[in-house]
Amino acid sequence: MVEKSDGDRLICHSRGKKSLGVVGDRVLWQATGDEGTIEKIEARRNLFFRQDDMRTKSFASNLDQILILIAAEPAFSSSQLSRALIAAEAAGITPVIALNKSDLAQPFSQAWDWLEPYRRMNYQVLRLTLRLTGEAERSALLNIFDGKTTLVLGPSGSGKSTLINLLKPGALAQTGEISQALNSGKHTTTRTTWYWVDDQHTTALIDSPGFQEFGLNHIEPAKLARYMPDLQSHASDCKFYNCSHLHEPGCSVISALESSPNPGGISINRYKIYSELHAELSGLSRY
Ligand SMILES: Nc1nc2c(ncn2[C@@H]2O[C@H](COP(=O)(O)OP(=O)(O)O)[C@@H](O)[C@H]2O)c(=O)[nH]1
Ligand SMILES: [Mg+2]
Ligand SMILES: [Zn+2]
Repeated sequence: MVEKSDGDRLICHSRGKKSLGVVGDRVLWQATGDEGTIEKIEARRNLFFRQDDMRTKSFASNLDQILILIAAEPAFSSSQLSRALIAAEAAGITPVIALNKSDLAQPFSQAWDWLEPYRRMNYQVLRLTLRLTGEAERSALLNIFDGKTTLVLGPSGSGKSTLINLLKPGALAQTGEISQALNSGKHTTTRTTWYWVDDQHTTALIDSPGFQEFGLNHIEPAKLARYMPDLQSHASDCKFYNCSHLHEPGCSVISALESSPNPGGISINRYKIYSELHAELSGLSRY
């Protein structure tokens, strides 16, 4: 789907067999009857993608920020969260984390505590109650997105469609209830869609389908730590310049691990995510 400068959208086809376009691309196209043909995709400022095995799954391009929307329920995986953050860092795109459903007091406070290491590494972490958002909170939220293109990413059920409906009333993003009421049997977004939030078309949200896996096979294990700000802030003090932070003597990352004498250190959970991911990425054959 290509949007023209007058705001109308039309179906366009790629020249080749494979569709190479991604949501967010700027393209040159040519009309062919009611539809169109994509002639050229302009150079991208950035591209956010994951890589599972040999498959590259592109989410969107030319982004200003990525909102990682998680919720008190369903419980989120800190490994998935970290993977999305690493992919954002590797693509050079600013991530913002939001924890939704603060009305679910007990699971929310537990999840909020889980996010403590992420707040400590200076990620912006918002608390949201999207279902009960009043006008004041709504305009505070709008401020975060103002003038930007934001990809909304998160597991199924976290509130992505609710957010889009809130900021763009009448947008077609269907919430769980609506699709259940319609009994369509389709409870989740299955494609990536671009929504203009404002009439001037300066603020955009991109709704993406929830994901099960989030492969980072495009990242070299030796570069992994630089995409994890909590580890990276210690890595330059390691004795060896090519320290893997797994077993070397004089490793400042290992000495900075959280412990009773070092309560504000690198969280054990984050270090575990690092070492598991490092092993996973090291086990791949690279060509
Ligand atoms: N309790 C609670 N439920 C919410 C809140 N925001 C959204 N939900 C509900 O969570 C469910 C999933 O929301 P939806 O927007 O469809 O999630 P999506 O799969 O990420 O698009 C729906 O039943 C929403 O009504 C909230 O702040 N509190
Ligand atoms: Mg949805
Ligand atoms: Zn080290």
